[in-house]
Amino acid sequence: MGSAVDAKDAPSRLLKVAAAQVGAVHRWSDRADTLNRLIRLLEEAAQTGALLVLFPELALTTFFPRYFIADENELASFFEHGEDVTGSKNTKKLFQRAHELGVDICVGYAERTTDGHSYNTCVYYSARLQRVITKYRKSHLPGTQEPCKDPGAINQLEKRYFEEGQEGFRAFRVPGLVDGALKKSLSIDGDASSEGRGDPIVGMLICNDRRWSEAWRVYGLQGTELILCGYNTTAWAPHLHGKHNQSKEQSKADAYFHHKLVMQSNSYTNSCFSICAARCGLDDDEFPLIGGSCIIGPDGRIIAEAQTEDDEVVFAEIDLAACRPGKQTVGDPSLMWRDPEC
Ligand code: CDV
Repeated sequence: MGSAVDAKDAPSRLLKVAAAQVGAVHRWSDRADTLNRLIRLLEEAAQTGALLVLFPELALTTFFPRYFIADENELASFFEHGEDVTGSKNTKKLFQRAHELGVDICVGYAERTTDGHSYNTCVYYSARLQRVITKYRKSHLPGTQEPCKDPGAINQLEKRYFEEGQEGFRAFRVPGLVDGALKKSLSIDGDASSEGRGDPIVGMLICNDRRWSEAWRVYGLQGTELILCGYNTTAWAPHLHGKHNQSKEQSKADAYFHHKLVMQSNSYTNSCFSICAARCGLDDDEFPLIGGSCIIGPDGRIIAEAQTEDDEVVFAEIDLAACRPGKQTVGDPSLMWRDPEC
């Protein structure tokens, strides 16, 4: 299959985006206070002109899977319940503000369905459409089902509290972000001349998913131009990593290194932009999480990066046209283009 548009002639498709990095959230933090912090970050991002803001994995609470929580009521308090996450008292103000500001958001939370299933989930909310366009449930759950026998261990009990998402990696188009984007109704389907000229093609990952290349590749094969990935990455968990002799400094340096390694290399090999947003800092004044929120280009280079391990907005203007050479001329176009559903 040939392409009517040379990669070098692909029209600019500019988009202002931001990662909203969130610093320490404690087990005792008030949910309303945490939500207000997210809203402040959203407002700051909107002031820079961002039309899309990514929040971290489990952005609304502390990273509770580090604890063995026997009390069902306490455990339930970390979850959003039911189908409509935008209507919960713990979240409503954030989605309302996103609508008022005209800014799309992707935000992670713990989901408990009406029939009692639990997932580590994120949603993409379109401010223009005033609704969630799509939901993603984390596929690669790290850690263990049972807590470590060592009472001093830092646990990672995601396999205890969540089920694996079974929906796979479904790319989606986002309307209203890029001026002049061609629409499906303008015969984008099967028309090579429309490649790289439609609404942005987006995919979502959650934390540990970013370490597994098949997740990226499935998105890459759907023509994904922008990956969104929120995370909570511990800087120190010797039992999890099996590195009991490592210093805290070395452990943290490794965590940063591997985080950037996978984000940069997979952005490059799929010729897509990526945004990643950390929950970071010293949760409960005790448990360190790395920062490193950043925006990466399709050449694998970091465009913008957090400077702190606290609440911070990382902003960039990106041009989705920069994805075309890697997808079209370096990559194999017959494999690389699939037009996902809107
Ligand atoms: N929340 C996570 O998925 N954390 C993992 C850690 C446990 C390795 C991560 O990939 O950062």
